[in-house]
Amino acid sequence: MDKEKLSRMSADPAVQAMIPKAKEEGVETIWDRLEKQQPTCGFGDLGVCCRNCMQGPCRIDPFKQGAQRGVCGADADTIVARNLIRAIAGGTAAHSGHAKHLAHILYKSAKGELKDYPVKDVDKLNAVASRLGVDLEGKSVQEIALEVGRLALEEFSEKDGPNLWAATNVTQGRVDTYLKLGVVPGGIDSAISDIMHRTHYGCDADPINLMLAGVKCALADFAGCHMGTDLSDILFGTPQPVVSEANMGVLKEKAVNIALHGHNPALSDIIVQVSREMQEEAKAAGAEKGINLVGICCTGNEVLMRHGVPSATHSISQEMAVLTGVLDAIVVDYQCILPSLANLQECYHTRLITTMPNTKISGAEHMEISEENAKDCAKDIIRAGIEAYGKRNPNKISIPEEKSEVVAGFSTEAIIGALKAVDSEDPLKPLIDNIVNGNIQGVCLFAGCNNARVPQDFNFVTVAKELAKNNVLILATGCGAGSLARHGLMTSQATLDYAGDGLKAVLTAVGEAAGLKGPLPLILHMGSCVDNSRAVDVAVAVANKLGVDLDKLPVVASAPEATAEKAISIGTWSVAGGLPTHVGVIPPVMGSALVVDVLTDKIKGLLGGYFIVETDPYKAAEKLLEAIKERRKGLGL
Ligand code: BF8
Ligand code: SF4
Repeated sequence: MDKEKLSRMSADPAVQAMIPKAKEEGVETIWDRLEKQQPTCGFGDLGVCCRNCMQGPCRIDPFKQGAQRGVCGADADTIVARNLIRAIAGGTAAHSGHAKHLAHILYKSAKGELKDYPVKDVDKLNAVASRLGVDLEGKSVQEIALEVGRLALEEFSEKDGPNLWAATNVTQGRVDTYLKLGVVPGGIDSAISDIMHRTHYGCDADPINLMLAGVKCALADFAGCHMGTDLSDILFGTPQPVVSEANMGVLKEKAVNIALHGHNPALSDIIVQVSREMQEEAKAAGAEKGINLVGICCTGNEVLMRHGVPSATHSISQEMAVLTGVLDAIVVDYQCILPSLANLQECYHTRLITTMPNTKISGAEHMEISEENAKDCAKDIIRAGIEAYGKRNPNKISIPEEKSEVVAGFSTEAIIGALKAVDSEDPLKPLIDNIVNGNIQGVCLFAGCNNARVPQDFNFVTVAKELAKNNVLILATGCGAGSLARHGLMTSQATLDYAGDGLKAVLTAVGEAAGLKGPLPLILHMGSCVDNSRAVDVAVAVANKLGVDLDKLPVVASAPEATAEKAISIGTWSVAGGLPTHVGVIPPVMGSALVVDVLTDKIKGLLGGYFIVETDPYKAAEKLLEAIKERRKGLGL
């Protein structure tokens, strides 16, 4: 296969090495299926197709020659806005479903029903409880956990006041703005069902009103993400810096390789715990290196952040990990799992194991986790991987060599901890001083997925390098973090190679003070997609210290290869948080000039943040730098 074609699919050399193998072995990949989908439907691309009732589907002619209204009379603006906010509701349901799952676990564990889920981080539990207004005086860990679990569960259904997780994790200025616009969410599930209601046949036909409901639901998504992070930290520990590796070179020929894929640490963390006791079992089955757990997607990020489990790959290249011929099992929970993984089992020995009642895949084997016996379930799952080890086809084995070192584990607490090494009394001071003196021009949070329509990783790496050169401090989460890790940008060496002088000086000073014997990595890995909430915590702390609102800070966000509905929800709450937010793929909204105008311009007057849609990564970097400059000017810097 010619090199140029390969580089249009992925910029990751390990993936480039696997694609021709797929061709040779007659295996269909995500890129083959993308090709078969061409040309995509123009109506769908523009967001002007409505299927919300059985008189449709209705389509609006973007060239204004044909129909301008659906059968019911809905116009392009209404249809585009309705489709957009249904995507936000989808993303919110996924993120908050993950949080709700953890809330149940914490609650049941505090009641003494789940022996395998003790509270691991009492400090975090106390911090979260205090933030929620729980009186800690004289209460045991179990009592506090019970109260936090109960409060978390109460945040889902209809409630009178504002959602606690949304309202207590932003600045007062944000809360005031949200109150003025009527977008403070109450119950998370209520915000989702309100969207399903108002987008039903014959309801809301005011595009602005629809979009405001979208903002409200996105803020419910923020609440769900933040709750997901908080409860994971309480149950499994708050991440601290950890050194590991990323890319398919982490797979080992002489080990039982088991990939943990999906999003929720509820199962994967337990698998990590019990795998330590099962090394001998794997060796007895002939795997002289024992069990080698690796991560894929955000579950991978969760176990990387807390245990240093290496990441094999992310997002659109998940099939490639199977093509190595040495992946013995893929254990999935939910979200972002390609159903095509099941088809690969026809050609490879890899067992695809689903574990959650809401995510079964035809062709996969289902081993549902019972939280009452989580460790036993985890052992059975690992045993399935050990069994598969003996069934490898030696002719199909080919592991790409590529792997990069990655320093991960930068929770808010870890970042503050590192800054404390510079100023123990006032840890935010060194960060703020360096923003003021211009060593750090601004901060960018990279988030979101890879997208098969974009050469994998190219946008992430290009925008990140451009920003780093211009002294922008970079944080990353989700598959974006995975992408930047696989390309070696989460190392001290990357700081030396790519950071502008000011940024290099700061990362070096903090890294050395924190005892790292070198600079902090060029890009700080903050975790999975729900952990975008960690980045908000840092920004809120800085804003509060400066006495300004979030929409005044030189902080921007970028999802240069966004795919999932979850990315749309996060992008929307990032904008609602006041951040200029770049998207590197064209979202399906272009069929409404009004919706586009609101998202990229008018919304700025309401919330301070706005979307920057730019598919060229070099231009995107320029636009993000421009936005940072504008913010600095606003602060008189
Ligand atoms: O929640 S970045 S492809 S794995 S949606 Fe999915 Fe996108 Fe990856 Fe993480 Ni986030
Ligand atoms: Fe068509 Fe209206 Fe039905 Fe949508 S809701 S499919 S626009 S008739």
